[in-house]
Amino acid sequence: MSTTSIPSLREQQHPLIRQLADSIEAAWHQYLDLSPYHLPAELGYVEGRLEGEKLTIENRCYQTLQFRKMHLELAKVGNMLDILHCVMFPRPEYDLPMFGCDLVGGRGQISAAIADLSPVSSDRSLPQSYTSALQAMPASNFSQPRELPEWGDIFSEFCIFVRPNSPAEETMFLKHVQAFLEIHCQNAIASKPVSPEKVIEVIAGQHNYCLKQQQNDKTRRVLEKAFGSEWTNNYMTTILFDLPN
Ligand code: BLA
Repeated sequence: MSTTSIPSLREQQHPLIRQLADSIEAAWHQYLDLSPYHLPAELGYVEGRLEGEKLTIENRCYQTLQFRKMHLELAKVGNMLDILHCVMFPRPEYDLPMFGCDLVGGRGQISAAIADLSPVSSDRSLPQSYTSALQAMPASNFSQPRELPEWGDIFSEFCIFVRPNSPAEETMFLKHVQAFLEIHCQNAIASKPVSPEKVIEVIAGQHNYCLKQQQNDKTRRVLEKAFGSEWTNNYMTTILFDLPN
């Protein structure tokens, strides 16, 4: 497996972001047979300026038999903002949910920690094997749950969206995401291609997921301030949430 860049940003990130990035990559390497996924060269590592601070973006991308794109992004705005963004896009030939995770923090505190396995079927249900595995997980109780924005109807009943307010809650979030990844990777490698009719339904579900995520004004605003609206629109629709064909 080729590693094109030294993970230089990772060492400078909030510890939870660093740990989560390491554990996402560890799960990918442990369960999946990874091939490189080549982003346009100019978008693998990006630097801009936001309110006088340097905005740095570092991307890692892989693909596998079941996933057309597995994207892990770390971003940092000076000492103000640390971000982890991760999405696993299944190939539409497999009826698999979207794994998504976003961590946003600054000045030592994570303000938003969200992770989900989001359904793509037209009735918005997860495959039965996922539902039973997720229901069997021990409950995680966080003291500061957060409310989803309007476009957040894409997320499942198992979505966690919190502001972790202690090291214990940070660890609980980390463990919860590790369990999501384990369930997801194990189900993915056991899954079989579906019928052409189902493929069409999965594509529609993935489209809806990406279009809703593109409505996240908080992400858009950070990127726009540093890179302008044209660059941001291109980045959000081709790198962060590109539609499947
Ligand atoms: C929230 N995302 C945010 C916030 C910022 C970003 C600044 C607000 C934090 C807060 O309210 O405390 C910024 N996120 C970014 C940037 C990138 C990024 C610049 O990923 C660049 C790569 N977002 C995702 C994914 C999910 C997601 C995969 O990228 C979920 C699976 C969710 N982020 C998400 C949600 C919010 C958020 C639901 C809260 C939005 C709101 O409250 O309106």
